[in-house]
Amino acid sequence: MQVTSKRWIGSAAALTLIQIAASAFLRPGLELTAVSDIASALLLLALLLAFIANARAARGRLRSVWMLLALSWAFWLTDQCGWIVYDVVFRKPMPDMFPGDILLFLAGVPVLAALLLRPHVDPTERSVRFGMPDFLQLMLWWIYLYLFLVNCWQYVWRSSAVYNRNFDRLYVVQILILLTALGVLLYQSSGPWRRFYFLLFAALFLNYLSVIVENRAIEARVYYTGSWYDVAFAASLVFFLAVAAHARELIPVPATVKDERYGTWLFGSAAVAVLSLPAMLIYSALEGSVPPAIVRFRLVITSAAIVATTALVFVKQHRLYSDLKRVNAILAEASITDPLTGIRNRRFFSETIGADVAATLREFRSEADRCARDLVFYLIDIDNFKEVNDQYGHDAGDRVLVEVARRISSVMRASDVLLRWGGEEFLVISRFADRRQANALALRVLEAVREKPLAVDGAVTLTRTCSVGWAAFPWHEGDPSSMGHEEVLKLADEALIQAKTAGKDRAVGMIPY
Ligand code: GH3
Ligand code: MG
Ligand code: MG
Repeated sequence: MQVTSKRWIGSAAALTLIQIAASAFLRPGLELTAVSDIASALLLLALLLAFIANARAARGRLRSVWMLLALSWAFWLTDQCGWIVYDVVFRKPMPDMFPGDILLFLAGVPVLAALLLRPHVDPTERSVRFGMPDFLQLMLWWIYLYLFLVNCWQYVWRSSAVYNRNFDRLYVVQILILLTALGVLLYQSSGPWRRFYFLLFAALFLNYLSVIVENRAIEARVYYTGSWYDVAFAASLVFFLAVAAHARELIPVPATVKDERYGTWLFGSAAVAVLSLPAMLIYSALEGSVPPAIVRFRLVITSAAIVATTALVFVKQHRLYSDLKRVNAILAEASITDPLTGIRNRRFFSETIGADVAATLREFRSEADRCARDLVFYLIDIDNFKEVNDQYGHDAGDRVLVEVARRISSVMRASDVLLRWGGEEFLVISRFADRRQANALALRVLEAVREKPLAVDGAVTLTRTCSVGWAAFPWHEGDPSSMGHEEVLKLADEALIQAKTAGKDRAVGMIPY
């Protein structure tokens, strides 16, 4: 434990001791009330500062978790200040349906949000982006429930009986949800995270226990500010401080669970929350036993909640759509690319050759520039490539393939396309070419592959040659449609075989006589 943490806990314990001493030695009255209220407020302030300090030291989602928990203490502290104002400044009993009650409810909301963030899980960037609207929907819905069930009886149609009943019920439900959520996190995590969740569970449990006991005491009219019930509450706050100090060790611990499907369960719960709203709308309209003012209020806030959650659905839809577009573009590019060499593959050929052939035939029909209108196919095969694999291994062979592809593309024009035709065989499609000069590119390719040694492994190099067979489409310049591009490709393949049988490291071209 760090020195600063010790100091925090030390001062918190001192405040608690003051409170104990006050409870033991002072009679109920203004003095005791003031000491107890102010000691509680200072404790809450210490908690707020300790949690902010943790947030400042943490990164990423863990930082958000600490900030949310700190926000919860800010609500508690504000509520406590309200008590001080009534108890010490006004010296009046707390009014029924105290406006500050909402702060006690709101104090639970950031805790719920912090648990939904599940800091022990390492989600993907995408699941966070898609999870955020769901997360906001759930939070909105929870606050909406408070307005629907509790708040309206406080401001729209005052009924202290219904207000207190609904407040207590929702408060207990919130506690149960928080404890259940912590239980689930405890179950799913391990190591320091599990210890953290366990301590948080214990602290929350003790805290709520002290609140419930205090409420019972208030109902039984045995409570007064500064009584032993307040000491129990203060003790639970010291426990929280100890958790904050202990959890500092978590800050350098990375999330332990990888979760690709981070958003799935969040999405499910948010969907249920959104779907509940139309049901709430119908319920509000048909519920006959509540005053019309409450009915109107409920209809308005439910409609507003529908608008707000639907807006979040749109946000999510938009995010999903743009992500789909982005992923589709990546997949489309991948489907026409050879993963090893990064050049185009055979699928690209079958997708584009139709357009190339049509453009070439159009050129021939238009009788425009007679020189540069051919489509020339060059099939390039590395000579004795098997030896590379046999002598240096498959990885070395792969590196040679990548380098040969790079060298071929370095001698092509921008309008030519290089594709991996098969194993160690490449195809160059040269557009707007002139068959009378076609052999020049073939010679450039031979030269580029042969000229310098190829790096194989570290300092090891080897030299390799290749053979080229080429043919131009259309086969008959006078009758362009007489032969399809498939046959011309076959002729290029035959030319390649001729180049191999004639001794390799040479180019053979096919043109009709
Ligand atoms: P030739 O001069 O007659 O073309 O002889 P060759 O050894 O190059 O010819 P062959 O076509 O018989 O062998 C090609 C070899 O290329 C066989 C195969 O193991 C290898 N090969 C095919 N694809 C790959 C690949 O992606 N990586 C590696 N490393 N080798 C490959
Ligand atoms: Mg070969
Ligand atoms: Mg081959």
